[in-house]
Amino acid sequence: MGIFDRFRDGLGKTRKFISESITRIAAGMGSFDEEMLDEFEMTLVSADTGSVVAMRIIDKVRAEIKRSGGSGQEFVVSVIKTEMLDILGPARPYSLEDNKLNIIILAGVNGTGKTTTAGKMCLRYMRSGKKVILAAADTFRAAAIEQLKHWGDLNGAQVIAHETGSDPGAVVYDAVHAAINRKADVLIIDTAGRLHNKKNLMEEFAKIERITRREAPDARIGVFLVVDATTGQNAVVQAKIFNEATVLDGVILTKLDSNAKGGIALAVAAETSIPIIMAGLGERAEDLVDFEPEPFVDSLFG
Ligand SMILES: Nc1nc2c(ncn2[C@@H]2O[C@H](COP(=O)(O)OP(=O)(O)OP(=O)(O)O)[C@@H](O)[C@H]2O)c(=O)[nH]1
Ligand SMILES: [Mg+2]
Repeated sequence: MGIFDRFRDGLGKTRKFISESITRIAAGMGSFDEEMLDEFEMTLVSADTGSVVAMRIIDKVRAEIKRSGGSGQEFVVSVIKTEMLDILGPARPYSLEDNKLNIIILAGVNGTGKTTTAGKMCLRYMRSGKKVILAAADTFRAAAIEQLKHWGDLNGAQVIAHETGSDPGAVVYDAVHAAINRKADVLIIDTAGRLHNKKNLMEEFAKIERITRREAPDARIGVFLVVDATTGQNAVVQAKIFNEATVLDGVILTKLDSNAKGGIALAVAAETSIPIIMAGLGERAEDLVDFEPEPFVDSLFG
């Protein structure tokens, strides 16, 4: 399946919501007036674009209607799409560097999809012929280690894990050296999202990153924040908080398939300068795609 179809399938709920709204709003005479624009602004806010983005889009539509005189549904949709693409900017896919250890550290609060994403990434890179090692640096919960081992078994990848409650820094130390010794192409580090409190979480994350950088000075290290698209504007807040604690190389937006809230991608893009690199469009190992603005925007409309 091509990237457009993946987005189309995954974003079905958001599309249904947005398209039905446009059709209903324009049903009367097929052209947009001020009242309809207000209503569509509400639709965008309901799809989680945030009010700033919704207002920016509608202001653009208003200006274009005034400038060109066009106000038909097709015209309005095309103005909206163009503005959305402008907000999202160009595609910024993450690709591995050859002949080098690529280390990916996954950060994020609990339940966003870090462990699942680690498993999905593992499959993606193994399928492209890379040697991948997973590191279970979430030692807080026993289930977390088992969950990562499960993904490792499924893909046939080695998982470096210690006992529950052990020092995540030690796991990372071992994993980095295993990756170097075994000449792995990719090391994916899964971290904890649930600790005693937020301060602990940030401190532990900083320690994991510090040890990784110290032990693998020649590796290319990417720090990615995994955010759950269904948590609404919290996703933006999390991106801002983590980006203060570390330098994020990208955001991975998960669960875009889950409800009609795909607009959060626009809010993240507009309110942080962190590139959205990948999207989670389901729970299966194959459901991780590069985030590509054009198919994303196209799939929001019918
Ligand atoms: N629908 C859907 N579900 C997803 C996606 N990604 C993850 N999930 C589900 O979200 C739930 C939480 O995923 P985990 O990978 O365990 O999240 P986590 O960030 O590791 O959570 P903690 O380890 O508790 O911090 C699981 O039930 C996953 O199957 C996605 O893209 N779409
Ligand atoms: Mg986890």
